[in-house]
Amino acid sequence: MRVSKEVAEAIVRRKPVVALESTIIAHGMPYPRNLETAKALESAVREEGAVPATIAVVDGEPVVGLSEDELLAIATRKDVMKLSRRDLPIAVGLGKWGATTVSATIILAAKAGIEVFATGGIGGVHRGAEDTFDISRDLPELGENDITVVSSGVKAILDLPKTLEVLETEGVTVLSYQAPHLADFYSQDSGLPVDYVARTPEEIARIVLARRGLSIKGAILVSNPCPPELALPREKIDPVIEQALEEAEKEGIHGKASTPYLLAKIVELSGGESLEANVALAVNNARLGAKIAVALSMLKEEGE
Ligand code: PSU
Ligand code: MN
Repeated sequence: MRVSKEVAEAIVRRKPVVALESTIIAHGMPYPRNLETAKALESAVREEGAVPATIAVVDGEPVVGLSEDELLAIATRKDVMKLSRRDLPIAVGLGKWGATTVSATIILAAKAGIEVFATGGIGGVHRGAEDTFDISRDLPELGENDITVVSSGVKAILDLPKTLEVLETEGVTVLSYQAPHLADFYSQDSGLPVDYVARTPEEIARIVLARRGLSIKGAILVSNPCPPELALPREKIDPVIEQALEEAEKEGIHGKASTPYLLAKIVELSGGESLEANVALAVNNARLGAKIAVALSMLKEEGE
């Protein structure tokens, strides 16, 4: 695994670092908006005083902290695999390019010693999972690794109540940031309960340190709603999601192709509005991730 010089130095000096995933870039958004978003995510992390570490597999090498050229390649190459835990050995063993999902990003970020990771929306239990068994590897990965993941709740294409049940089984602490309920990705409020509504990044950092102090393995998931200016009301986006799900069914899309297909279909059917919401929420999450990383660094310094 290659860790960029800037990221490695920050980790050694215990400076705040925020991991960013690459599937959202390679398979979650169209070019050129994906590349612009990748850069905007990194800038947002820097503006809040942390170092960004975008993660991917480059020519078979897991990289933590992509260079600008590598970011461009991930955003434009047609041969970039979508890597979940199970796919990582294939990409590394055979020298391929791969974008890491939440699950693979968690694995590599945790190995590098990064404590905070920001994404758009995590994967979860798909609608109809009682028949398809389609449950994202993101959920057990959250159960197994000590990391704090900031996301706009759970992607709205999923079954949110079932996803919350699996998160509970996995022992993941689910917090929301300054919002009463779990976020539902493009819109702001799923109406579903979280374990605690956090008022400040420092509160979140205290909970992270307490969990570690108790030696409870597994993640803390921080739900951060889409910024109100670009959030799409449920009445507007729900029918679009329904239609996208119907078209996926008709086309026989399933397995790992499902999420990228649905996100792209929703962009098309919403006339691009869902893409703007997705960009805005991801950047907002990167910003909050950095604030939490900064708060964690400060608390740890105080504790020394
Ligand atoms: N958030 C986004 N867009 C995305 C994803 C998250 O705003 O494309 C990606 C993440 O990489 C997540 C993946 O892990 O979607 C889920 O894929 P699946 O449902 O196949 O596990
Ligand atoms: Mn799946």
